[in-house]
Amino acid sequence: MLDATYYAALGLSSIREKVLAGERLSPEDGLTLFNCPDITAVGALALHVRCRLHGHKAFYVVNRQINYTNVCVNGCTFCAFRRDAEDEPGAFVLSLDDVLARLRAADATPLHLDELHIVGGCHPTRPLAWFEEMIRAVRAFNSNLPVKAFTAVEIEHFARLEGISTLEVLKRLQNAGLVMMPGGGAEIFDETLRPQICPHKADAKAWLRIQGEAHSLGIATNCTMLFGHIESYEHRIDHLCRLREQQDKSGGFTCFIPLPFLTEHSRLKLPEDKVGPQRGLDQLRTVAVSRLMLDNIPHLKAYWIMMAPKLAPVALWYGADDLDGTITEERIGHMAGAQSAQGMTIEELEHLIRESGFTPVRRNATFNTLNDESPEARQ
Ligand code: V47
Repeated sequence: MLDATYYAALGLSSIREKVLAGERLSPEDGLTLFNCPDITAVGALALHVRCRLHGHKAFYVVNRQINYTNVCVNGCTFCAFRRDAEDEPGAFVLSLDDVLARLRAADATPLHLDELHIVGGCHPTRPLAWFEEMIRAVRAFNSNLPVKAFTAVEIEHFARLEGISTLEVLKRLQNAGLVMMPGGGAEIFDETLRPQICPHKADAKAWLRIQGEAHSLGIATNCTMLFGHIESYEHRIDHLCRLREQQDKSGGFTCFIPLPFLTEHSRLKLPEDKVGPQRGLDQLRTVAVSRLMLDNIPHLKAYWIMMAPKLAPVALWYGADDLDGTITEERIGHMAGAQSAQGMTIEELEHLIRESGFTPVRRNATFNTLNDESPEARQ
């Protein structure tokens, strides 16, 4: 599969050698991979790394997403989810009872949740105490259910509203029962692009600093990259390298999620040549290059909501090892025009994974495995 002559003809000899030796790729290597016309050659290298880490396992999680509000002070130009004020059409704000009702409904099914994923817009007035109470209420309902909640952007917003440090916010939320943070809000780190897509959001430095603080407290986090909008390959490589550097320092990233930009209801409009069917190839290539560059982050998620259920399992052959989960209700991608369903059953996810040639492994929020029947686990 990794024939030396073929890789030499593509000008990828030294990259192939580094990958086989488990050596770190340089930013220039990353750019070469983005520009290589043969994406199967890039994909085969990423598959090699993915199999070295996880064999042919593909992970999924039985989870429930809850978005507590879409009212947000940040005004990001790409975001179709957010509303500026509570009285705007399409705005919503959930009460604590609403959150618990959703949790009870999910728990009433035979799913037995292994992750509760809670995020929302940066609401102008809701106090930190409300979020502490919410986590405590969830923990009182089911103390075994890992709560993965709040992006670094929300953490910075809470700190600003309360007039305390982000570290203090993290400590209070951890005290209430927070075990993990999702990877949203990273978008693209470049300082010249951020003002165009998310001018008021926590900047790259703050986003990365908060990850380091969470990791220092033992809160594991995920990380993301929003791609396929106004950024170039150079910006993507810069983003991946900054994540890799942070991971070298603080070590708590569990999973990277490349998020393909969904344009349909977004105010950020792209030129025709950027929104065509070639975007599927770009998504697979980005998964593969990310797997190869992020040598210190164990997992890579092909998020089926954003990549769609047709492409996400293909990404398992391009370096991804996780599809996310049952979800039940998703608003951020769907308000931006995602055509995928709101949720999948365990049977559907396992079928998708098996039909794609992988062994399904159920995991919880922190990637502890729950039913590992893969040949590797039986050895
Ligand atoms: O931060 C917003 C992105 C993110 C659009 O950590 C968009 O396990 C595409 O981070 N097109 C939220 N993307 C989702 C997210 C996530 C999802 C699943 C699992 C995990 C995890 C994290 O969605 C936002 C933003 O980067 N987003 N609008 C859009 N139009």
